[in-house]
Amino acid sequence: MTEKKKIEWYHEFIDLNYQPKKNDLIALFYYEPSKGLTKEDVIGRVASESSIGTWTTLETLDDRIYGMKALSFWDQNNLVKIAYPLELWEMNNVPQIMSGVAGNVFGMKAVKNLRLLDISLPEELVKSFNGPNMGTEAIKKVFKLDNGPILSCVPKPKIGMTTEQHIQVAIDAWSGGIHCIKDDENLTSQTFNKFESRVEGLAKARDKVENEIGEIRDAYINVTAETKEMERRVNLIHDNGFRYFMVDVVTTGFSAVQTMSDVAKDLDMAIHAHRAMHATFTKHTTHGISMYLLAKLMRLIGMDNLHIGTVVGKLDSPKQDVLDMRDLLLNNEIGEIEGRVLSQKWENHKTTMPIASGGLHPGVLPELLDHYRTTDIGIQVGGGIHGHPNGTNAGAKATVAAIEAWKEGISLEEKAETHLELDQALKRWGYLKPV
Ligand code: CAP
Ligand code: MG
Repeated sequence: MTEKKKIEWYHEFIDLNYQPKKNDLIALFYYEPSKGLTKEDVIGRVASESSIGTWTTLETLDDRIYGMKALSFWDQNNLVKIAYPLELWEMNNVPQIMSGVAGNVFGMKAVKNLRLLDISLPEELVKSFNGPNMGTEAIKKVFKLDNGPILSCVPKPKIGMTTEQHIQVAIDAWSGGIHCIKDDENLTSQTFNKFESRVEGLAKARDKVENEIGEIRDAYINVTAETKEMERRVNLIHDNGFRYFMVDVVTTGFSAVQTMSDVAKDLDMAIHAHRAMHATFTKHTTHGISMYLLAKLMRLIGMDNLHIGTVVGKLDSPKQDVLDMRDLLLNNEIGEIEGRVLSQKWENHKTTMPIASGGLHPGVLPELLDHYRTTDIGIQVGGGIHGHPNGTNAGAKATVAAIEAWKEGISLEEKAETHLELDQALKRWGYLKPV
């Protein structure tokens, strides 16, 4: 009688005594087993399917390949850490990392819920990426300011305005004290506001405003499109004298974003990364991929600005998540916080400037800054400027005044005693936290 050969080998991907090596890549997952399966069944499967394994033992396996298997080595409270040997990964290739660590594992029948919280990247891998071209250095380098925040304003209604209307809004915002005008995530090149005419019109208007006020102004013009078209659009923006461009980094995808990062470096430009669509996989706390990890990958690839939330605004952004991302983007070394974030060294990659946006208006800005506790950030206001009773220019002035009040350490009411536009903004919205 022939002996029946073993089929499953998932448990071989668990070794709770394993000490990770310095150049291992480590992933931290939250997991819930499907009915009838044990924790070991799940953590073995996740390590297997994300590295060298599949559902059955293999006749093609040899000792060298077996040595490259990932190992689940720490398991507590439905959280598991998995170590992967460096050879499994290709340098400078985020799609490849994500196809492995965040690939088939999310679809496995054995896994009821799975959330990838963080990946700790070893030195060699980190160094193989660009990192940002400017990050917070842009405060001095582009805007010639001693400190931030950099203020931007997104024209609203978010789509529908003609190019002329859009440019007029830009002029009103820039001259009211806003550093950057920003396209909305779904404005690219529609019939009512074509990309080329917007870029050229904004460049002329910018030169005029700069001459009048003697301060530097820029724009986050949205190049989101097919990759080669994005490259063409970036070149046009560059030829029109802007230092920034904007990309919707989730909808365009990691490869396109990596290409744009190379383009930005070649042209000495900076990228404003809008994260529209991230909440499809970041919002649920038991399944998906954390915004924290997305933020890490974006700094790695080289995004100079990244939306990370406001705590006080209209979109979901829990305070702890926002502060963890602030630290991730602004520091050179991150310490582990057990079960939440892994340690990470940035190997001197530049910072990424955190952007707070979504439902902001003057009344909530001091609280926002109290949470962030740094001015190395970008603050972006849309409705909270264009909904001002006296229009965009007044809204911009009220926004600037609210930030001045915070810097001066005085209340908004006190500031409003000598500032008409701020007083009007407070009468309109007070301290409303929009939902
Ligand atoms: C802000 C915004 C941004 C969001 C993105 C908007 O407008 O332009 O897209 O802030 O948010 O359309 O909502 P308002 P996040 O100032 O009018 O709210 O950073 O959370 O991804
Ligand atoms: Mg928007």
